Amino acid sequence: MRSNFRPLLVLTLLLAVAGVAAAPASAGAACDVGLPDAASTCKTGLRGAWEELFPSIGRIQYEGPDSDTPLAFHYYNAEEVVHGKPMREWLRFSMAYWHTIRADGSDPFGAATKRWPWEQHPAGDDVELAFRRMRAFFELLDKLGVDFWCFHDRDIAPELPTLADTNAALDQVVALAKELQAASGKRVLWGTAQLFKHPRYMHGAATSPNATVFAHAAAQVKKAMEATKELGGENFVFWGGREGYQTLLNTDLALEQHNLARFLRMAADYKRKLGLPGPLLLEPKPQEPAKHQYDFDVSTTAAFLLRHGLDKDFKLNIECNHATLAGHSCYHELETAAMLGLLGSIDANSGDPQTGWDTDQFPTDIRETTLMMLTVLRQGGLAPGGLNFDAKLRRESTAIEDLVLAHISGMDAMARGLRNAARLLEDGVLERMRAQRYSSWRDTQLGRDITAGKVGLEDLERVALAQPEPFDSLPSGQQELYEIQLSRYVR
Ligand SMILES: [Mn+2]
Repeated sequence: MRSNFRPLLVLTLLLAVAGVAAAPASAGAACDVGLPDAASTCKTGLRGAWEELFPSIGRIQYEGPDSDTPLAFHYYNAEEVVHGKPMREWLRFSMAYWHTIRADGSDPFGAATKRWPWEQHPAGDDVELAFRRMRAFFELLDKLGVDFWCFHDRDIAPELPTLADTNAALDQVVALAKELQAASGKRVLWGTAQLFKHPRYMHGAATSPNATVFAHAAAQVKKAMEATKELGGENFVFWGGREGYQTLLNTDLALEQHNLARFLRMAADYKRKLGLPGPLLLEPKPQEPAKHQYDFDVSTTAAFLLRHGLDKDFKLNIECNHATLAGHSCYHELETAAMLGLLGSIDANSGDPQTGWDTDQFPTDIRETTLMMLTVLRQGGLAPGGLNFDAKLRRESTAIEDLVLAHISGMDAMARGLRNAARLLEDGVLERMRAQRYSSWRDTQLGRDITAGKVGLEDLERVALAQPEPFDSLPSGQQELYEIQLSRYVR
């Protein structure tokens, strides 16, 4: 640790003496930190100079739908007002640190395929490498015009032999991220604690059969919440990859779920003590890596929150690929969460219809993104939540440009969805048809009395005996007409 800390201290002292202007570095020299400008590949800025890691990529511009330039936005125009707000405010795009910077293309069958320039670091020093990754990440955020980012504690900083050393390394990386945020205006959408990768969590974290593991997970969440607060994070997420079971034969369901609720209660208490602003968010997923996960889907997770009195402190982060793994559509999960007042934020991704696991692909289906944005618009927006691209390149996509193209593809798909949903709502076709379908609840005394709880079974029996067969006047559900109306707006 000491050897990691000393260069940082020297750089910080230099900064204090010399201000942020550092000597320009020559080509090929070791570069340090800062945000890039357009001129050279070795940039100056906070705490010295840094090497531009995406030199072939300029700042991505909006060129409109007729442009044939792939490295441009065709639908996302950040400042354009759609449905009363600039697109950037509706969409609140966020880049995921783990997929963008850390995913190396490895899978259970094969080794890493990516050879990203930020990983080519001769020092091999964990914290120095973490710095280099963070600078690369901010360069990409800046060039893509993405306003927010999300991280796990263990993505941004290394896990060292002791928790104290790991915490100190996290502090150093958070300090750099805070400077890069101040220089760029980027913000943390949410932070989270990675409670699934280390082997200590093989039986679970908050649902571990071992109390010491539970304590370690609690300490990690405390520190990750502090890091999120330090970075001005707007939300904090829990995704319990190991919170579930592999076999019921060795599992005490009641104790594990009680402990999970206890864990979340402690986090809610500490959030208030810390003054962390945004809501805590649970992220449902039905299975993978556990055979069965306790946060199976929106309805299961909502019932858990209500049963344990946690519904005032927690909302949900809905991931579209998790929705489809649970046998739902993303639209179903978003509408269910919105109905319950629990829609906090969205992991905007998609799965593969022929693949049975979580593929975390960028969203590209415009019908799906239109429906997603329909829920978001009906709710009046997602803030303080946003649309986080919990999405990664395919193993075979190994060019640096692929990372940029992938985000352009996702941002344009969500922007098209926003434009479509706004026209759909403003024209009001679906809303009018649906209101007509339920008109008996609004326009008849019987409907109003039932809804208001003024009648019981005996009253309704009298009504039913006096009425003709209701089927004779029951209108069509018109699903085909609804689908035609929707498709008119999917462009
Ligand atoms: Mn996923």
